[in-house]
Amino acid sequence: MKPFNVEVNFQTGDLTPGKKIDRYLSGVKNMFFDQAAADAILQREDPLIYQVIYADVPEAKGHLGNCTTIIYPGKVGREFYFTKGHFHEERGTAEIYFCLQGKGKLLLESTDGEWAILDMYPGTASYIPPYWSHRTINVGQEKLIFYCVFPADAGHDYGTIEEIGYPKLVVEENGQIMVVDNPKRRK
Ligand code: PAN
Ligand code: ZN
Repeated sequence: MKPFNVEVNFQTGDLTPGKKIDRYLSGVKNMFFDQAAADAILQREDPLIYQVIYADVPEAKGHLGNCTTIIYPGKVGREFYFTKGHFHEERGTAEIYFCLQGKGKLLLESTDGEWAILDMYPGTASYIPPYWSHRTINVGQEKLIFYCVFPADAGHDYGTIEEIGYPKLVVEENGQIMVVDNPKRRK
């Protein structure tokens, strides 16, 4: 394999050349707390919640997967748009998120059940240690754009988060960004 560049556009989040995945509400609906609010939106439209654009790297040991993520601004009920969130299949692998644009929160939970939340704004490089699941939330009015680097063979386990959820929700209350308990948390 030969060295190569990709070009990252800090304003749009485009990564070229890259492979784009679109996540629409219909595909991530079950992750949101307020299912009635999600259904009401889906009656009218199926909004794009986020996109991931991957550099073409083999999913093999020794390589570094990298991509941009663009989360659109918006809410389902009181809950801000977010990424599905996952553990790495290979639990002992870390990741770095470098924020390029917008205002976000990074919600994490470890396999020990400890949780944490970090602010994301242009210039933050968030370190996600091994054994911590991670979800990103756009709490701003603009797109939230960040660049991710991870061991290319880490893998994604979405099922655990789909099943138990996160202990916290990030919602808007009286115009304020609030981190509140998730009443639907299962564990
Ligand atoms: C990121 C995420 C990306 C989208 O590249 O995959 O932000 O989030 P979900 O994968 O939870 O939909 C990453 O953490 N890779 O490991
Ligand atoms: Zn990850």
